[in-house]
Amino acid sequence: MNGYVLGSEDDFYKFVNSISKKDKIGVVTHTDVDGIVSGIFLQKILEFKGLKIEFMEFLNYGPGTLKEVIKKEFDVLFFTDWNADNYPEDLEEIRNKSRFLVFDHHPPNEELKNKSGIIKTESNYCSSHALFDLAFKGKFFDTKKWSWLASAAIISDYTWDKNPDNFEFLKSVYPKIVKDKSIWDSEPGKIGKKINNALIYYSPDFNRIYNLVLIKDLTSLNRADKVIRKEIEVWIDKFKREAEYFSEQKLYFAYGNPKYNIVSVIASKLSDESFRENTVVLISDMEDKKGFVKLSARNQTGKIDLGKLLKKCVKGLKDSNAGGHPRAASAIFRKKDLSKFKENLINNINFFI
Ligand SMILES: [Mn+2]
Repeated sequence: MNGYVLGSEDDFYKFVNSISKKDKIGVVTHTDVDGIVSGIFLQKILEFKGLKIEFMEFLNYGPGTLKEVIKKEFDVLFFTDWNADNYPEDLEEIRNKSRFLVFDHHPPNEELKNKSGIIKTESNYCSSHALFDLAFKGKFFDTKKWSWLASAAIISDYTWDKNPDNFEFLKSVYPKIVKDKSIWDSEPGKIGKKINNALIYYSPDFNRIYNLVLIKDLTSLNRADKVIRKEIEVWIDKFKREAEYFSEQKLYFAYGNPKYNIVSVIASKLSDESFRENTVVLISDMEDKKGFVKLSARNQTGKIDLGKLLKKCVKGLKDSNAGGHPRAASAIFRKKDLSKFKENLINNINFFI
């Protein structure tokens, strides 16, 4: 059964019930499908309670990324699909300033001392799905009308094959759905890809996609979807040809700079379709942070904990940041530390198997 690893459903209901109409509410959510969808479900829950969201921020991970949010005015801050516990100092600052609730499914930061205000579901129970279930149980909105969107998030976040509950849910909405690669071409699979591609195309205007999905206008995303799909195909071929292979580590390692922010999608696709028994690590320059690179790591075998591995590999690198799930994780660090990082990765990866 899908469950909670920190806090509970009750903690969520209690927190929401404790908010007054005078409170200024801010929401921080992630820039992927689960981020958009969990933001929408949270908004609908709050609206049912007569509460209005003052601002919603769509944030990528990275050092210093919370600083701008902290400067804003708010009484209550929500995080959905966003592991703020990975930023202990910023979180303490927020704690001193306002009330907050982290509602997330990324593995909790073990080093965080004060865990109040943090609700964590299991890694395989994505935030959209968990909020959807909370909304269903609390009768906050007509969840039946939104099950297509919850399904799209479940497929996009790769939780459908990890826990039988999740596939059961998909099957209850789409009886003909099949538990294999064809799921990406199912109706909710396509919706998930379309939203994700549009997020990439219009980045950093994530608000635009959020508002379109909120009114169920997916047609307006068609053109962006098409452009990004083409670009992904081109770069999959390129990375396949150019990746370095380390046989002892069963590791594919590549660096490249596509025009759009498609590296994490490509890492997922390569690891899913071509290199299922390997670790795939792709690195590219950060557009919005000069002198920094970002990295996407994938390994579908379940034999390795990539979140922990990356944390170990960036240890000691200045202004670095790493985290994520066992099968999908990411990191950010200075470009000049690239060779040091690579050395750490090659030396450490086999200890994490
Ligand atoms: Mn997620």
